[in-house]
Order: sequence, then structure tokens, then C-alpha cells
Amino acid sequence: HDSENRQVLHTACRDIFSNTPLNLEATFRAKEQLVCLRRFLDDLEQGTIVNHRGESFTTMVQVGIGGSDLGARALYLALKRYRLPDRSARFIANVDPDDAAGVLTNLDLSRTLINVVSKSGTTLETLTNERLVRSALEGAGLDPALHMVSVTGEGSPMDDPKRYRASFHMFDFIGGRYSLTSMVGGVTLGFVLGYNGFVEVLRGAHAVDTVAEERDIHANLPLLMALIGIWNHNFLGYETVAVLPYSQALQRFPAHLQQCDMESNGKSVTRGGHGVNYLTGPIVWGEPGTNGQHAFYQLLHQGTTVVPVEFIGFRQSQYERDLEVSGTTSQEKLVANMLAQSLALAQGRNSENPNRRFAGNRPNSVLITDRLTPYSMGALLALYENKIVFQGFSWNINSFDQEGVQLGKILAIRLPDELAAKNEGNQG
Ligand code: G6Q
Repeated sequence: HDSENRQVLHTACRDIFSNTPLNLEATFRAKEQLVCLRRFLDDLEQGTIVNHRGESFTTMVQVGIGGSDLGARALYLALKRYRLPDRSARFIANVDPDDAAGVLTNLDLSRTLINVVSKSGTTLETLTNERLVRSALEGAGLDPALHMVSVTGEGSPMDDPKRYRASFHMFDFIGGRYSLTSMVGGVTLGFVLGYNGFVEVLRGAHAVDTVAEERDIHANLPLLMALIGIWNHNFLGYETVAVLPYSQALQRFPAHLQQCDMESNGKSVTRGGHGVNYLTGPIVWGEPGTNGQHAFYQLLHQGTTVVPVEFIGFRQSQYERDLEVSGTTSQEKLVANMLAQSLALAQGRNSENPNRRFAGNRPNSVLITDRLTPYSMGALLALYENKIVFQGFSWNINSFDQEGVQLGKILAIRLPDELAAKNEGNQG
């Protein structure tokens, strides 16, 4: 049967550090885009790209949805600590007009660059929001051509230099939800973190891509995580997995993983087109701790549904603005809470009183590193990307189609079209 027949070359964006890239052409093209990005960022820095008053740009608004939004947004929040002085980003995704209105409120449009990101250049939400932002710029007496840049597929309807001050390309050989390390994340993250900051993200991702090639399972962390996930899901029958970062900066990372994992592995036919008779991708969800402890952890400890948990923690804080209270810093309290939760889930607690009894034996893993930096963020991202890909291989499904999303896109056009015809009839 036909599939979208996509190549899976997101790792080519990181293979720039390798002497033997897997796909020379893809890596060459990824490098070309990095050169364009560097030039663009230098021009911003040196005051060659400025607004009509000769002032620098301080904010970038990324307009895009799904794979053209979630990862860049999650990493921006994760790495905001490292932003250049006077640089920040905002994001508009939803076609809900209140999303755009909320973002544009109190924004100095004259110092803002709008970065429209769409691989296909045809997504309803993004095209609608582009028009909306364009008209906001015009309404403020600004020339959209000076304020808009784009990231899109070569030859897409958005690949139009007349409409954008600068344009970057993303490639057909990289799926949307895996595209964060291409220009989809590169332009906004580069604007905020600087070129070197973005390259550090790539470097961290490349390090884990290399680990993913290890043949020894014990040395191959993404493979180990994939196999533990399969054990919990297929052998023990647990249907969901919670990713619980003990870092507020990772607040949107579970949402990015939700897309990457569920869109990739939410499939029910094999690559040969036969129905599967086993579970494929789990339901992925999560929120940062300790906040979650005061909310849904009750169910994790004592609910009838067992939820495997993946904890993520850091020994040091990002800002290091911490205080010792009652003998420990806040960061120490944060990590201690994570470890205590992990132990409690595993060990449980016996009590005469059934209300206070915890069964234990609830599977969880703890992933811990020194600090959330561009490098470790890139590594974390690639860890999960590789895990998801390994699970897709194991289930023998095509993790790189997204027919369910495509159906949504068709439906999203059909009904509004009928509504538009009706509106026109009413006006007539
Ligand atoms: C990701 C999916 C999907 C896609 C969005 C936006 O893998 O394909 O989430 O990224 O629908 O698509 P465009 O980038 O084409 O606007």
C-alpha cells in the first residue's frame, strides 16, 4: 500500500559534526541553511537588518502549528535563561483569534520580527494567522515585508522572497515533529540564544545520535528506554506513560513529546499493511514536578491504573538564584522530591489502614544530569527522538506517516469552505 514514503533524516541536521555523515547530500543542505542563518543573525547583530527607524529587533513571533510550533516553543521556554540581552520570543499557533490577540497585546510591533513557519505552506491555521499578523503590522503603519521572515519547504506556496525579508528552507526528508533541529527551531532559537547557542543544541543532539548507534544495550540509553517502554506497555499492559520533569523550564517538553511520540507511533497497521494484534504507541502525558505532586500523583500512587513514569531532573538550577531554607536549597528540595517520589512508587508502603496502603512496584526511571543547558537540552531531545524511532522499529509500524493529521487538515478546510459559501450567500 502507498505511504507518504518519507525519508527520516532529521539526524542529518546534527551530522554536521561527523566526519562520516550518513547522508552526505542531506547534511550538505542542512549546513547550507546554517550558513544562511549565521549570516542573518550576524546582520541582526551588526545592525544591517533593522526596522524603518534603524532600530534593532528585540522580539521574534513564531507563527506555526504542530511540528512547526511545539518543539521550538518547548525549547525556547527551556532555554530562556540563556537568551541574549533584549531578545525574546513569542508563539502563535492556534487559529483561535484570542491566541494571536493575546500574543500581540502590549507588543511593540515596530521592534518585532514575525517568523512564519510551515513546511507545506498550506496549513489553514498558519496561513490565517499570517494574514492576521500582516494586517496588525499594516494597522500599525509598518511594512510587513520588513518585518516578516519565513521557514518553509522549497517550492511551497510560501516560498516567495517578495513577501519575506529572509527565507529559510526545511526539507521533505525531515518530518514536521522531528524538524526542531532544522531551521524550524533554528531561526527563533538562533534569534534568542545566538548562533552558538543553537549550535550547542545540535551538538548535544549529535552526541546522543552517536550513543543511539551503540550495539551494547547498556551503553545505548535511547534503546534501553525504548525497551523498558515496550516491557511496560506490551508485556505488562500499561497504556500510558508520564514524563515528569522536575524543572519548570521543561513545562512544554511533555507536550512536544506527546506529538513526537503519539503522532509517530499511534498506528494500527504494520509496514506491510496488516492490522497489528499488539499495542503500539502509548498515551504520553506529563507536567513538571513538584507541581504535579499536589495534583495527579494521587492516582500514580494509589489509582487502579498503573502509570509508568519517566522522571527528568537536574542537579543544578539554571539561574543559581537559590536560598538555603531549613538546611537545604530549593534545588536540593526539588531533586529530593523527585527521588522520594521515585522510591515511593517503587517500594510502596504497608499499613494496617487500607486508605494509607501503597502497593508499590509502580515502574519508573530517573534521568538526571547536571544542568539544563542548550547542550543537555539537545541531548534530551535526541534521546526521546531515538527512543520513539526504536519503538516504531520494534512494532514494525511506519512512524513517519501522519495520515491522522492529514485527515484533520482536509476536514479543517471543508467545513470553513461551506461556511464561507453560506456567508457569501447571506451577504448576497
Ligand atoms: C508533524 C505533522 C504536523 C505538522 C503541522 C504543521 O509531524 O506533520 O504536526 O507539523 O501540521 O504543518 P506545516 O509545517 O506544513 O504547516
